[in-house]
Amino acid sequence: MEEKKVLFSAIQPSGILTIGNYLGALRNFKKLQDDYNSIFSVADLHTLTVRQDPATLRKNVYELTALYLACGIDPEKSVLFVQSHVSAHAELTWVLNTICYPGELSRMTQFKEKSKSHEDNINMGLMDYPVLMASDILLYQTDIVPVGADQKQHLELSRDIAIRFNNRFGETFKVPDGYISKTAARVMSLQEPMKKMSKSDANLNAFISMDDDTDTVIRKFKRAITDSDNRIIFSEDKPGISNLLTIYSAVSDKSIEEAEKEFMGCGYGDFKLKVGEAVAAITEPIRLEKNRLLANKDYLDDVLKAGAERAERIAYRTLSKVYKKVGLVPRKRG
Ligand code: ATP
Ligand code: LTN
Repeated sequence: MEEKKVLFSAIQPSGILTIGNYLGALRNFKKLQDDYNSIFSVADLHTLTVRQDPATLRKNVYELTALYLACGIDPEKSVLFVQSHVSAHAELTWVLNTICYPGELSRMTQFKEKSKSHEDNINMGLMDYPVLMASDILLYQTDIVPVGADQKQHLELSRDIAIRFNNRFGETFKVPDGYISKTAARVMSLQEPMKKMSKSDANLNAFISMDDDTDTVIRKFKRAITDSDNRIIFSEDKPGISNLLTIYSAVSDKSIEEAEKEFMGCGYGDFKLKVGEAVAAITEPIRLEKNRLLANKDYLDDVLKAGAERAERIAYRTLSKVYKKVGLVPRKRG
């Protein structure tokens, strides 16, 4: 039998996730986990690149772990672990740093954006973020990396780093491919539909959090920005309506055309209510299951312990290969 290919992805525990994270990333993880040897990580080291309250970060690691499970990641099938539990991630980052250049890192869109939004804390980690992300991916000899559209540039850099290392030191890393979902790869803000929906938005009405209850979800959709027209069609000059159609099409598994047909002649108020109800029908059971899981920390710790052990075995195989290739002398054991 042919060995399954390897899938790796990670999410930062930087707050309560939005339906953007869910539709752009998490939902696809569940769909893909049977077809691949899947490895999912809670990218806590990445989160340190912007200032965190330690107690909140600790809480968010459990929140995200429980959410992964509530969204259908099965720890028997897939590896689920916390990035900082496997020290090979930080170690490989050090080596890869020596073949990366400030010029290419400071050109990254996310670095530029986050430097603007965190002007008082433009630290080395923020710039090095994509090298740590490349290490995450390359340690597992990953074939595919499912992410939202905003991570495309980082993925391309990961590929470049793999190719550069292989050229310099000989074949070491698999060169990974990105997997960007065709639907909902970029869910937009409900208040400013030209902007990506982000969990760190100061306007709480701009995003639907996976923690919002049904009433809140419906209320936020009712307040979503539309336009002064009254047609429900997908079009570049109708960003608000197009975003709502995208979200509806993703949660209802219907095409955009089918959704347009369904809402033909419907008023904006009714349309927004239907989208809200369809979203809440998906998020409500996930929210309840996540909260149920969160009440059992011991279980979550056990899942993460087993995950780290499995991840570590694979990661260290790659790391020792790398150390050998660059000329580091292996430590004598026993
Ligand atoms: P922040 O907004 O705090 O900077 P983020 O949500 O962009 O963080 P992550 O939590 O690490 O960053 O993202 C996890 C996954 O969700 C990634 O695959 C990312 O591409 C995807 N994602 C994030 N926002 C959206 C969005 N608005 N639409 C679709 N996918 C998204
Ligand atoms: N930077 C990613 C999260 C992330 C990731 C990864 C995604 C960290 N390491 C490895 C895929 C593969 C983000 O979505 N903000």
